[in-house]
Amino acid sequence: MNREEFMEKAAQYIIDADEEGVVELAKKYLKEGLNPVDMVANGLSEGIKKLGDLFERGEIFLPHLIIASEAMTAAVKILEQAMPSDQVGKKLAKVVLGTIEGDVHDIGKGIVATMLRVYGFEVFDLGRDVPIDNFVQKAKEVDADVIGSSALMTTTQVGQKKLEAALEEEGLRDKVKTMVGGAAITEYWASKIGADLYAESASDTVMKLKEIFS
Ligand code: B12
Repeated sequence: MNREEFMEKAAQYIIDADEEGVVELAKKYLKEGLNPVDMVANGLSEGIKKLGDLFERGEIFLPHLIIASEAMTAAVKILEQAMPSDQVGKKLAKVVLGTIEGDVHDIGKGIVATMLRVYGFEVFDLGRDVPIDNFVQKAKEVDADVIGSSALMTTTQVGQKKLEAALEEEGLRDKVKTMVGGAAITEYWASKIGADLYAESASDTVMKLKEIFS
């Protein structure tokens, strides 16, 4: 199987919500010595994006999406094991990361965390549905350089605005860079709420933070 065929198959297994199939495929892919980041970004992610469109059009329903998400998470786990381990020595920066309160979407945020670790950042992943105060407290505790928040829904993105206000209130706003992302987020939203950075993907996140911290 060549790279393109692997990518297509990976996307299709996600669309079919076939966990066993996609996990086997990921293992086979790694045996071929191919790039795990490529499969996450261009195979699995394409599949889940297509499912998002089908969900939006009412062609599939939530249970299908839940099972597909589990398949995606399982395959990402396999691929992550083959990603280069954290760079030893000094980390480029400390990043506190989480999905904003009220929002349980964490696949994309998880990929961002993995990619940042691979590229030498120290990541404190708070998980999903994270209360604003937890971001603030963790940033204080670890003396964070960056706080990244993910929001996938128009109903939860407002949490990122609250986070900006909370950091201001705690006198932390000038000490950290704030970074926002997730499917609901745009460059416009980032500048509207006063966030420092927006990134549309995990690789874009790495690129933008490397520009600042390398
Ligand atoms: C998978 C999925 C789910 C899964 C989530 C599983 C999980 N563990 O994450 C499940 C089935 C649980 C789910 C539930 C729901 N979902 Co849903 N879901 C999706 C779906 C199809 C894909 C999201 C995804 O994982 N994408 C793949 C990843 C790789 O992409 P990503 O998240 O965008 O992340 C990338 C970038 O955005 C960026 N990034 C992400 N985070 C961050 C953070 C930072 C700091 C930075 C810099 C960058 C960055 O990098 C990532 C990697 O490249 C989207 C559709 C879509 N178009 O996004 C709907 C979608 C987000 N869901 C939606 C809805 C409505 C729901 C539910 C309310 C459904 C319901 N009726 O109950 C619930 C929400 C429950 C809750 N309170 O959160 C809507 C939101 C609509 C809106 N505009 O508000 C969407 C858009 C679908 C739709 N079109 O209707 N969902």
